[in-house]
Amino acid sequence: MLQRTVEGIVVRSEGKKLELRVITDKIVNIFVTDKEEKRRDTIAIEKKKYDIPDFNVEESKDKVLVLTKDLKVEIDKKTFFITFKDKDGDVINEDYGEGVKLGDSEVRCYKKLREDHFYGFGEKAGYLDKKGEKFEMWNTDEFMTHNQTTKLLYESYPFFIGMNKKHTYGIFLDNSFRSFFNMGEESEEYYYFGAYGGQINYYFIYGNDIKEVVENYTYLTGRIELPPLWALGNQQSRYSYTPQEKVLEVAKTFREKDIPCDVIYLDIDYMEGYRVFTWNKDTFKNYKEMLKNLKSMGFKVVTIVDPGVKRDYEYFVYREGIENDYFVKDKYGITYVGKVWPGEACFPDFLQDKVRKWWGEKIANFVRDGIDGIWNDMNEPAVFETPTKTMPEDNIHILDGEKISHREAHNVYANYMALATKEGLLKERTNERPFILTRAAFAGIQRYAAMWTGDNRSLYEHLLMMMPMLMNVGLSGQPFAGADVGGFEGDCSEELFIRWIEAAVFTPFLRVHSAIGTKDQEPWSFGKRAEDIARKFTKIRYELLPYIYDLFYEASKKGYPVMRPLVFEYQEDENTHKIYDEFMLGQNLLIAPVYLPSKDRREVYLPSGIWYDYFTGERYEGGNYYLVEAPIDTIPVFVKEGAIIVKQKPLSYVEEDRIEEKVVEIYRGNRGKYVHYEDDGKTLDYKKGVYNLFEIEFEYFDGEIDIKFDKVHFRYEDGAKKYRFVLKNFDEVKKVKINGEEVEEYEIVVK
Ligand code: MIG
Repeated sequence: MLQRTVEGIVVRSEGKKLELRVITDKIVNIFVTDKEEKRRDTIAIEKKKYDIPDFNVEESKDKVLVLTKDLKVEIDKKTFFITFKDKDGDVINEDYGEGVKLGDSEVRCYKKLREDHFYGFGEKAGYLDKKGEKFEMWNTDEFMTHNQTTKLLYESYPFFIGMNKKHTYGIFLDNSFRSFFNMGEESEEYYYFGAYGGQINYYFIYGNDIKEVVENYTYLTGRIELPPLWALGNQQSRYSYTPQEKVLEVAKTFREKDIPCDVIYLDIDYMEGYRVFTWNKDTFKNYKEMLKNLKSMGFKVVTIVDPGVKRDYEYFVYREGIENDYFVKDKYGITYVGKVWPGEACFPDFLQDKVRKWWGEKIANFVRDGIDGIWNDMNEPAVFETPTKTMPEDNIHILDGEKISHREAHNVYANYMALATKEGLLKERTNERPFILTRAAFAGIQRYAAMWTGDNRSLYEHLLMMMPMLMNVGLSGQPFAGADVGGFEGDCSEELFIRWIEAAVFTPFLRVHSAIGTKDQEPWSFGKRAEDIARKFTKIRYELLPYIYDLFYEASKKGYPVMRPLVFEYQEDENTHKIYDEFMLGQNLLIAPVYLPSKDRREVYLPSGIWYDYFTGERYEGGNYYLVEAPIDTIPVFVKEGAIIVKQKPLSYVEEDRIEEKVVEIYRGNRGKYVHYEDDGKTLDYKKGVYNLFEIEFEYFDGEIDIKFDKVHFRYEDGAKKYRFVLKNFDEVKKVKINGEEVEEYEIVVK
C-alpha cells in the first residue's frame, strides 16, 4: 500500500511501514518500523522543518520510485528493499540480503559493499580509512591506552562516508542507542549498521564529492557558530593548577617568556571537595582577585564542570536538585546515586527543559566572577566502580515529557549538558560568543561545543593517532577539535613535546594538558630548546590566526572541517585516499608532522600541482613522494601554488592589541582566489551583519601580477586598515596592479 505525503511517501507491507522523506534533492530520510510508532529524531537533527523540493513518485506493480533532481530511490513495495541511484540510473547504494531487519532489542540494515573507502565515525582510534573494520558507538570514559583495538571512546557519531571511483555518499543513523557498524569486517559482499534498540531511521546523503557530502550532512546536523577568537589561541591546562598562586605563576611565566597564550584552565581541584559551582576555600581563597589578575594579564579562564553533583544536604546544588526533582532516576523511580570525583553523586537529567534551565542559571551565576568558558568533563556520563563505567542502562530520563531509558539517553546526555551550558553562558553574557569544551558528544555537538579527544598519553603513537582521529571528527561535522598536546597521562619527553607542539599549532583546537602526577608540561619545563621551539611555533599559529579564523567562518557556512585529510581536497588523486599522517589546514596548507622519535626527515606525499615549502620557499612538484628534511626545530609544511594566506603580527594574546595591518601572502601560481572574513571576534554582532568580507584574487601572466581586492561586505569598522601584499616565490615581477592600478607599494588601505 502506497501513500503519498507532503514530504515523501509511506509504504506498508506485512505489518511493516516505511516512510521516506525528501529533505533536499540529495538528502533522503528512511524510517522503517514494524510498530505503530512515530519516527524519533535525536538532538543531532537541527531543524524540524525543511523546504521540501519538488519530487515525483512513480509506481509499478512491485516497485515505487521516488525521483528528485539528483536521485532515484527505488523501493520494493513488499520487501522494502531499497536502491539509491544517481540521475543516470547508476546504483550508488543498495540494500543487501534481507535489507532492514527489525527485532525487539536490535535493528539492523544490510547494504551491498561496493565502496573502496569509508571515512567518518567521529572519534575513533586507528587510521583514516575505516573499510574492513567494525565499531560500536557508546560514549565511554576509556582510561586504558587508546589504540586501534579500542572500539569505544567518549563520543558517538553514527555517521560515515562511503566512497568509490564513481560515487560518494554519507549515511547518518539517527539513533542514540548503542549502535554498531560492520564495514566489511564480516564480509566482502556487504556491510551493515544498526543499533541495540530504537529505530532504523537513517539519512542517505548524496554529494558530488566528500566536500558536498559533509556540507549536506551539516545541513542536517547543524554547523558551528563562530567561536570567540581567543578560543583559537594557545591554551594551557593541567590536572590541576593549584593553589591560585600556581595559576598566576604559570600565567605570568607565559608573558615573561613571551610565549603567546590566551587561556588557562582550572581542573577539578579548584572546587571544594569536587562540588561543582564552588571554590576551594583554602587553595583558592581569593579566587576573585586571581580571576581579576588573570584578566589583567590578558588571560581567559576556563573551568571544568562535571555533571556529578555531590550528595550532600548542606550543598546548595544538591539540595536544589533534590527539592525540584532534577536528577536521573533508577528503574524504580528513585534518584540514582553513583560514585564519581565527589564520592556519591547524583546526575542532572539534562534532557529535561527545566533541568537545563536550572543548570544554565548555575552556570550564569558561576561565571559572573570572571570565568570565560566551561569545560564539560565526565559527561559520558562516567561513573566509577561500575562494570560498565556508566550508570545502569535501565535508569530513567525524561525527554519531551516521556520516560526514556538511559540506554536511549546515554549517547546524547553530553549534548544536552552542552546545550544547557551554552544557554547559561548566553543568559549571563547575552551578546558574547560562548565557549564550551566537551569530552563526550553525539553527532551535532558542533552546534554547542568544541571537543578534545580525552585521555591520550605521552606517546608518539598518540601524536600519530591525533591526526586521523581529528580528521575523521572533522569529516563528521565537528570542526573544532584537538588533542591534549604532549599527551595527558604519562611523562612527556622533551623531544615528544617539541614534535607535538609543532604539529598541534596547525590543528583547530590548541591546548596543552597533562594528568596529575606527571612531569610538568609547560613549554618551558623541558629546557631552553623546547621553550624556544614552542615559542616559535606558537607565534606561527598566532600569525596564521586570520587564516584559521577564515576556516572557522567557512565551517560555519558550509560545515567543512578546519583540519582535513588530503582526500578532502584531492579526491580524484587515489594516492591521497588513505593518507593519515599528513593533513591540511584549509585548502592551502599541507602539514606533514614528524611523529617518531629520533627522526629528522620523513616521507611526504604532495598531491598534484606545485607546492612551496612554507619556511624555505623550496619548490616541489606534486604527484610525488619526497623525503623531506625535518630537523628538530622544523616541521614539513607546504603551501599550494596560487594560495592566498592572510596573516597578522603575532600577539601575546588575541586581545592584546588592535590589528591595524594584515599581510596577504600571495604564492606563485597563475591565479588564486580567497575569501577573507573579519569581525570583532567576540560578540554576536556579526549575526546582525557587523562584519567584513573581502574577496582577494590574483592573476599572474608574463611577469605581471593583477590583484583584485574587493569589499563584498563592509559593516565592521574596527578592522585592519591596511592590507600589505607579499609576493612569494615569484622570480620575475615586472609590474603589479591592485584593482587595476599599477603600484609601487604593494598595499591597500581599506575605508
Ligand atoms: O577521571 O578532571 O579527561 O582531562 O584532567 C579523570 C581530571 C577526570 C578526565 C579528563 C582530564 C581531566 C581529569 N578528568
